[in-house]
Amino acid sequence: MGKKEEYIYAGIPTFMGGDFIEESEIYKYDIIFLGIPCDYGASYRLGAKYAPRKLREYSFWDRIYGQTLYDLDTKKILKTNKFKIADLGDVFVDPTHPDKNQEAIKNKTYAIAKKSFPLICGGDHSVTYGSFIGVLKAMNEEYPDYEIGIIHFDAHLDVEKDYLNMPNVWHGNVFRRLIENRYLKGENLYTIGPRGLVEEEWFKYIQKEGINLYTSNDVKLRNIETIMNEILDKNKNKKIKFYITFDIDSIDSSYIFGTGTPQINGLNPFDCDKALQFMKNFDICGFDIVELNPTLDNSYNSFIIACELIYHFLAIGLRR
Ligand SMILES: [Mn+2]
Repeated sequence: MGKKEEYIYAGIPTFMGGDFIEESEIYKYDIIFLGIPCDYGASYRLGAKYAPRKLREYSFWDRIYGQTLYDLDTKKILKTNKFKIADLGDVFVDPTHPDKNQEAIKNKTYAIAKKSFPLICGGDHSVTYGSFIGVLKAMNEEYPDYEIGIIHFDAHLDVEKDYLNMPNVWHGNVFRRLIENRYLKGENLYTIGPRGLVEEEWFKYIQKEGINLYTSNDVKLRNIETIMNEILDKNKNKKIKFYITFDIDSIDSSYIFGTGTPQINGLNPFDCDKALQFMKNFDICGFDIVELNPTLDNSYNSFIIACELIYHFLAIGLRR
């Protein structure tokens, strides 16, 4: 944004080098980055609260700015989006008051979605609860005749119940809570990437609510583009916008070390890259990436993968 060229490692790391702004300036930008540094909603290995700062650091690799690029696969010249990107900083998260934080998250994402596009970095997956509700509220006001669904990438279903002393919304129950509290219909939730063995009760919940499930093996056997086209087809007669929530543990544990609850046999970056580029065919109203944990990946390779996926989503997958 008219700033001087610097080496990747130099300068103050706002997201993709965008302007650091106050809430009153949101309307001037196409994409607003927001960090939500929390990890009290994670049940196992903590550290996701350090992710927003680390993602900013690694986001310097890529620029959008409407560049003309040559696509080596299609042999075509590609024009990327000319988005003006800003960084709104982080939600003030009080680690001892999860419910209060959900309110703060909701208010921030509402303010962003009213005038721009929210690009959110958690935090553990509990942040998606407040974040989605904020975006939903803004969309209900701006586009009252639209439904708002979620395209959800994850190793896990995230439809569990309460768990020990975890907060009311924790990273294992976020979609059950959204459905229970009537912010989301199961039929508008598309979950891509779960795998392995799960409790029967969770699977019954998925079936009862009509949640659309595409397992990691479905993606491998059927091809990600087939699946994305199927989702598109299911919604062709609907006025619907989608919020994307990307749990980094959807990707296989051999690629992503930097996450609290990794699982084998996951999606590969190729699948995710294709899926996020395919989003140009949908009406997308928000995006979050969650569960990155820099304390578990000293190479920060997980962040390089995450940033490249976000870059391709912004450059190719997001049409506004
Ligand atoms: Mn999750």
